[in-house]
Parts: sequence; C-alpha cells; structure tokens
Amino acid sequence: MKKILVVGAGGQIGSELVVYLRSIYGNGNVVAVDLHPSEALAADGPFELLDALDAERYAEIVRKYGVDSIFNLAALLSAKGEAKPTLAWKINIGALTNSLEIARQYGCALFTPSSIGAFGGDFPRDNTPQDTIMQPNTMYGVCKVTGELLSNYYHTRFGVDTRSVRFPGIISNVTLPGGGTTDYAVEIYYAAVKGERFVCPVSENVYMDMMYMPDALRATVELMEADPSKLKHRNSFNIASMSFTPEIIYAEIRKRLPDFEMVYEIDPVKEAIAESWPNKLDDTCAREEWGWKPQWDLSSMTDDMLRAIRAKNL
Ligand code: VAH
Repeated sequence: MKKILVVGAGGQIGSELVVYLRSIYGNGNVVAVDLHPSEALAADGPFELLDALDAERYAEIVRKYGVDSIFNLAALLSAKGEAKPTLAWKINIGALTNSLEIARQYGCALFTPSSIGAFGGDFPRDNTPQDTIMQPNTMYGVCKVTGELLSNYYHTRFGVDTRSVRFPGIISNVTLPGGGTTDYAVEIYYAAVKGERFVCPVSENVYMDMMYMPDALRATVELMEADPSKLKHRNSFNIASMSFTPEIIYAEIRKRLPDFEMVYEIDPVKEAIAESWPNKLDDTCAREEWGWKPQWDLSSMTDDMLRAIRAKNL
C-alpha cells in the first residue's frame, strides 16, 4: 500500500485508523474523507469532504491522489440501521458498490469491514465457524452479508483485491461509537470514570465478541499487507480476541473501582440484536491464512481504557 484512502474517516474506526495508517505510511500518503469536516483529520494530512454515495466525486479523489488502496468504512451501525432500515441499505450498499466499482476501475485494493452482525438464523453460537449459515435478521446484518458476497464476487469475477474482517464490537477511547449494539461496552467505562451509575441496555448474560481498537487496527493492516496467495477467503474473516457479558465487564471494572454501580434497563431492539449474534467466534482461518493473533484481553484493555478516559479530564 502506498497511497491510501479512508472513506468514512470521521467514524469510530476511521478516526483512529487514519492516525494509525499515517504513522506507518506517512501523513501525506493517507487521504481521509468524510461527509463532515474534521479539523483533527485535516491537521496532519490530506482531507476531503465526500459523500460516499457520490461516485463521480469519489472517483475524482481517487484520481487526484493516485490512490492504490481504499478502506471503506462508511456505514450506519446495527441499532441505528434498525431504526432506519431503508436509509441503512441506501448508505451501506451505496458506499459499498461505489467502492467496489472504483476499486475495479482504478485497480485499487479494497478493505470493507464485515461484522459479527453478519451472522443470524440457526448457526452455532459458540465457536462460530468461518463458513456457516448466515441469515441475519437486521438490516445491518443483511448489508454486511451482501458486502461479503459482493467482495467475493468482485475478486473472482474481476480480480479486485478485496479483503475484509468480521469485526467484533470494537472498544475505543478516542471517538465514541454511534448507534451500535455493542456501544454499551464503551459507555460503561465513561460512566465508571465519571462516578456515574451505568444503565446497561443489554441483559446480564448475553455474550458478544469484543475487541480493543489497537487490535482491530493492527488486524486491518496485517490483513491488507498479507500475502494474497495465502488468502482463501475473500468474503471476510472471523477475527476474535475476547467475549464477555455485561456482568463480566462490570466485575472487571469493579476490581479497580469497587464503588461503581450498574443497573439494567433493557433496550428491546439492542437485546434482540445481541441475542441473534455469536457468543464467540472461531478465528482459526484468520490465524492460519494471515497470522492473526490478538494482543489485548479484558484486563489489559480495562486498565488502558480507564487510564485514557481519566486523562480526558471529563
Ligand atoms: C454495532 N459496533 O454494534 C457495531 C458492530 C459487532 C458490532 O458491528 O453495530
């Protein structure tokens, strides 16, 4: 990768992926684009305004900077997508199809994230395999499965270098997530640091795969830099690092903040989505095909999240 474009750079993943990519490839070689202006992203490297549904403007930027690799992160997340399913389809699939067509026309490699949200229906929830039934009952999940199928199609039909991972819930301390079912696992740390009682929208025994942002960023780049001849899966890869319930993360935080309190007020939409997702992924294929291995666990992540949020002096 030499000239990189990050689409949806202002989001939870994009805002940190741009910084991470610029630290590896050089500020001037990573172009950040988003629907909204961003002083932070424009301060250290090229930034352009882009609605990812505007194919002409998208292609103009790719030509202007001589882009050879695209990270397409433009999407509405699961809970927000359930509130506006037709808008979610329009944005998620519109940005995806523009990205695939532009990658095909200009010979770019293309990373499009999938998610544990792509799973649904009668599949093994424990040690969920790489290849299994995928019948999600959320618009977000339908968009993710569509993205996986189109990524694989563009690779086999047109030779586009498409790559993807099924992200777990990503926990980070820079940009707050917006509208996801796993957002609680970020918000709980902020409540703990502020000394507030946390109101959890997902019930106590619902497991979901989660991952700390540094692992997610490293996985993304390691996959994009992997030897293409070793990659058997061009739809997407299961990647996993930890799986926990609200009770488990609550107990981990209370080891450090014993007075921290949490109660439950179940959000029926988020609860239903969380119940439909895997408890724990099997990521053997990612480990075998491109050497994936997580470096963070719940304890080390909790220490780092509490440290970083305290440093914000909220
Ligand atoms: C969401 N954070 O909750 C996203 C992610 C696996 C979860 O896709 O919608």
